[in-house]
Amino acid sequence: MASRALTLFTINMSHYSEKIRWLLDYEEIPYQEIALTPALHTVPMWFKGRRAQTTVPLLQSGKICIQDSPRIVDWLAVHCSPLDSMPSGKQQEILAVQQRFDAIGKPIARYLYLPGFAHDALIRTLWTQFAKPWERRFIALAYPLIKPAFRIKLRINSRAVKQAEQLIDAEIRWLEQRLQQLEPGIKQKEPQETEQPIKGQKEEQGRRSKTCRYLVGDAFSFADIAAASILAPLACPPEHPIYGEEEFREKMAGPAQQWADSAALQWVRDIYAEHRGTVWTRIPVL
Ligand SMILES: N[C@@H](CCC(=O)N[C@@H](CS)C(=O)NCC(=O)O)C(=O)O
Repeated sequence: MASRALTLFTINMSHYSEKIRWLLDYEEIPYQEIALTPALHTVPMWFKGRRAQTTVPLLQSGKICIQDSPRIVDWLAVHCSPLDSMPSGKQQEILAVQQRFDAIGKPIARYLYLPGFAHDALIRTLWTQFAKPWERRFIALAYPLIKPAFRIKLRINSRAVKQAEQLIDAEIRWLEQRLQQLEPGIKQKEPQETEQPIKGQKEEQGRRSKTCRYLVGDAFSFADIAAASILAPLACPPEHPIYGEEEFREKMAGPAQQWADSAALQWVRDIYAEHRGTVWTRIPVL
């Protein structure tokens, strides 16, 4: 277990952040989340990350800062081992799934912001969900400048969005094929009320409940977290406090309707329903 308290820096809408938040929640690793306001996140992330990058998530443990979600996962696998969701022997396969879905994280953001930017009020509301009063005022004033800068940085233009759509589609098809090859999970016997849970039983039941299919091995693993969290803004699982909202689904994820009934996005919703638990059991620090 990491010897120092962990702080996770995120942006509320960030699916890469959701991946790490879910991993920490699942592994019951204590952490405090600091949800940064978009645009205002750049300076602290640049300085803390020391990689000439401004991205979230970033995990801090004492003076150590780890930026970039796969690097955070690697760090947790060393400093908080053993991770239940990363069984030894399966690690390489699990991390290969993470790599696949990480590659479409930015295309997904690009794909959602194109329609999303037609709804400035929604974007401003989302961006300032956890903002301090002065940050809210800053976003209100600077939004007309931030929006075009963001468009350029994330390449939100119709050509790049078209390419993004093809990449997303290819990955959704890959997931569908993978799911077709998999057996449904095995329904575990429910414990009787009088039965005392034995060590490891809770995890085992949680990892193999109902009839979900799992991407690596026959139990829930970080591979499922990695795929489901990155696809969540397209799948809009009701358990997620932002992606599950009606307004987000209509105004940002509207074009993703083309995949809404696919087995892949249905799988994401099943995995959320079965394994995510509450997002933000503790509201992030402002
Ligand atoms: N490779 C990075 C990508 C993270 C990423 O793109 N994060 C987005 C939010 S989903 C972000 O921070 N965007 C703002 C920025 O780049 O400054 C990771 O896996 O952590």
